[in-house]
Amino acid sequence: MAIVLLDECHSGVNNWLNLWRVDALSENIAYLKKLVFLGEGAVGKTSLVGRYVYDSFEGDYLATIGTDIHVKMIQVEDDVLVKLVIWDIAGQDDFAQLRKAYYVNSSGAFFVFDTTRPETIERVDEWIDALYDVTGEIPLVLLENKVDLETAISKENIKKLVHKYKVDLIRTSAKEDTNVEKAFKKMTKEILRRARIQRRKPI
Ligand SMILES: Nc1nc2c(ncn2[C@@H]2O[C@H](COP(=O)(O)OP(=O)(O)O)[C@@H](O)[C@H]2O)c(=O)[nH]1
Ligand SMILES: [Mg+2]
Repeated sequence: MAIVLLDECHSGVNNWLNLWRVDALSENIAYLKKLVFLGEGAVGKTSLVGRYVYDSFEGDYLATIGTDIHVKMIQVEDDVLVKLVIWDIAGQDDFAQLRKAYYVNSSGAFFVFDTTRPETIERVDEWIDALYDVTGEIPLVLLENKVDLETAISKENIKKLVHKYKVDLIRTSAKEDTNVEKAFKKMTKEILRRARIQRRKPI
């Protein structure tokens, strides 16, 4: 018999589910965790999600309208299953208002930038401040995407970012499937680690 642990922050319907014992996942403990993707338009957010969830890559650029939500189960430890609910939101300014609502209840976030376009790290502070305003400090991983192409951002600038936010940086290519799975694994492990620390804190 397994127990499904749901974040207290998910909907009221889920709260009462907390009390239920669920047989479906024999022996495994499952968590439900929401992840959000941050970053400017066309950096590869939708492609990274597509690569991870569906193992596919679409060469054409189709701007995300509003938000798309995807679900994937991930097993990061022998007996721990995590259901990731991945929110992919439009990066364009028109959607800035919507974004704050989209951060609510997130357990972790990826900030994606495009290694061929230095301007995609210019507003990183704005993105991260807006996120932390809503969520507080949550696990954050920087994804330097499109590493199959030639980089136009100096190593120094990237180092500064990593240092400033004390986060991991993973160099990805959604196109060539480089480090995509690794990024999600790392994020999920960090979320679980922090969740366990939180649970041990005295009330
Ligand atoms: N070469 C290359 N192109 C990519 C990669 N990831 C995304 N793209 C392309 O970049 C464009 C924007 O990607 P998309 O995922 O829609 O970006 P989003 O706006 O951040 O969601 C599309 O034409 C993708 O095919 C990558 O890793 N390498
Ligand atoms: Mg998109």
